[in-house]
Amino acid sequence: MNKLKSVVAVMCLVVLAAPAWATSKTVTLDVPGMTCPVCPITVKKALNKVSGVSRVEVSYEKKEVRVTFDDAKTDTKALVRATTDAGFPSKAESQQK
Ligand SMILES: [Cu+2]
Repeated sequence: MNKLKSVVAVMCLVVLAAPAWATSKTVTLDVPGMTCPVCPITVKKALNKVSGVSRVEVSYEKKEVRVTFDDAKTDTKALVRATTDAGFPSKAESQQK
Protein backbone atom coordinates (compact mmCIF):
# COMPACT_ATOMS: atom_id res chain seq x y z
CA MET A 1 0.00 0.00 0.00
CA ASN A 2 2.92 2.29 0.77
CA LYS A 3 4.22 1.90 -2.73
CA LEU A 4 0.89 2.95 -4.19
CA LYS A 5 0.87 5.98 -1.94
CA SER A 6 4.24 7.16 -3.15
CA VAL A 7 3.20 6.71 -6.76
CA VAL A 8 0.18 8.90 -6.07
CA ALA A 9 2.40 11.44 -4.32
CA VAL A 10 4.75 11.62 -7.31
CA MET A 11 1.81 12.08 -9.65
CA CYS A 12 0.49 14.90 -7.50
CA LEU A 13 3.88 16.56 -7.58
CA VAL A 14 4.01 16.40 -11.35
CA VAL A 15 0.58 17.95 -11.62
CA LEU A 16 1.43 20.68 -9.14
CA ALA A 17 4.77 21.44 -10.77
CA ALA A 18 3.37 21.73 -14.28
CA PRO A 19 2.17 25.35 -14.08
CA ALA A 20 5.73 26.42 -13.27
CA TRP A 21 6.65 25.68 -16.86
CA ALA A 22 5.20 27.45 -19.81
CA THR A 23 2.11 25.58 -20.80
CA SER A 24 1.22 25.33 -24.38
CA LYS A 25 -2.37 25.84 -25.22
CA THR A 26 -4.31 25.33 -28.42
CA VAL A 27 -7.28 27.38 -29.50
CA THR A 28 -9.39 27.28 -32.61
CA LEU A 29 -10.35 30.59 -34.10
CA ASP A 30 -13.21 31.07 -36.52
CA VAL A 31 -12.12 33.27 -39.37
CA PRO A 32 -15.18 33.77 -41.56
CA GLY A 33 -13.40 36.35 -43.70
CA MET A 34 -11.16 33.83 -45.48
CA THR A 35 -12.80 33.86 -48.87
CA CYS A 36 -10.05 32.71 -51.20
CA PRO A 37 -7.10 30.31 -50.92
CA VAL A 38 -4.64 33.17 -50.46
CA CYS A 39 -6.29 34.47 -47.29
CA PRO A 40 -4.95 31.67 -45.07
CA ILE A 41 -1.41 32.73 -45.94
CA THR A 42 -2.03 36.22 -44.62
CA VAL A 43 -3.73 34.89 -41.50
CA LYS A 44 -0.92 32.44 -40.84
CA LYS A 45 1.74 35.13 -41.27
CA ALA A 46 -0.07 37.45 -38.87
CA LEU A 47 -0.34 34.76 -36.21
CA ASN A 48 3.24 33.59 -36.58
CA LYS A 49 4.35 37.13 -35.78
CA VAL A 50 2.74 36.98 -32.34
CA SER A 51 5.39 36.06 -29.82
CA GLY A 52 4.68 32.79 -28.06
CA VAL A 53 2.90 31.22 -31.02
CA SER A 54 4.49 27.89 -31.88
CA ARG A 55 2.13 26.38 -34.39
CA VAL A 56 -0.52 27.65 -36.79
CA GLU A 57 -2.73 25.35 -38.83
CA VAL A 58 -5.20 26.99 -41.14
CA SER A 59 -8.19 25.17 -42.53
CA TYR A 60 -9.53 27.22 -45.40
CA GLU A 61 -12.43 24.83 -46.00
CA LYS A 62 -13.63 25.12 -42.41
CA LYS A 63 -12.60 28.77 -42.12
CA GLU A 64 -10.78 27.90 -38.96
CA VAL A 65 -7.32 28.39 -37.59
CA ARG A 66 -5.82 26.21 -34.89
CA VAL A 67 -3.16 28.03 -32.98
CA THR A 68 -0.81 26.54 -30.43
CA PHE A 69 0.84 29.05 -28.15
CA ASP A 70 2.66 29.51 -24.89
CA ASP A 71 0.07 30.93 -22.55
CA ALA A 72 2.71 32.69 -20.48
CA LYS A 73 3.59 34.85 -23.48
CA THR A 74 0.34 35.49 -25.23
CA ASP A 75 -3.38 34.81 -25.04
CA THR A 76 -6.41 34.23 -27.18
CA LYS A 77 -7.26 37.92 -27.18
CA ALA A 78 -3.89 38.81 -28.70
CA LEU A 79 -4.37 36.16 -31.40
CA VAL A 80 -7.79 37.51 -32.28
CA ARG A 81 -6.30 40.99 -32.44
CA ALA A 82 -3.49 39.81 -34.73
CA THR A 83 -5.84 38.34 -37.32
CA THR A 84 -8.18 41.30 -37.03
CA ASP A 85 -5.31 43.72 -37.62
CA ALA A 86 -4.39 41.72 -40.71
CA GLY A 87 -7.90 42.27 -42.04
CA PHE A 88 -9.48 39.03 -40.82
CA PRO A 89 -11.67 39.46 -37.76
CA SER A 90 -11.80 36.19 -35.85
CA LYS A 91 -13.57 34.70 -32.91
CA ALA A 92 -12.37 32.07 -30.49
CA GLU A 93 -14.42 28.89 -30.45
CA SER A 94 -15.67 27.91 -27.03
CA GLN A 95 -13.93 24.53 -26.67
CA GLN A 96 -10.57 25.81 -25.58
CA LYS A 97 -7.54 24.09 -24.14
CU1 LIG B 1 -8.21 35.84 -50.08
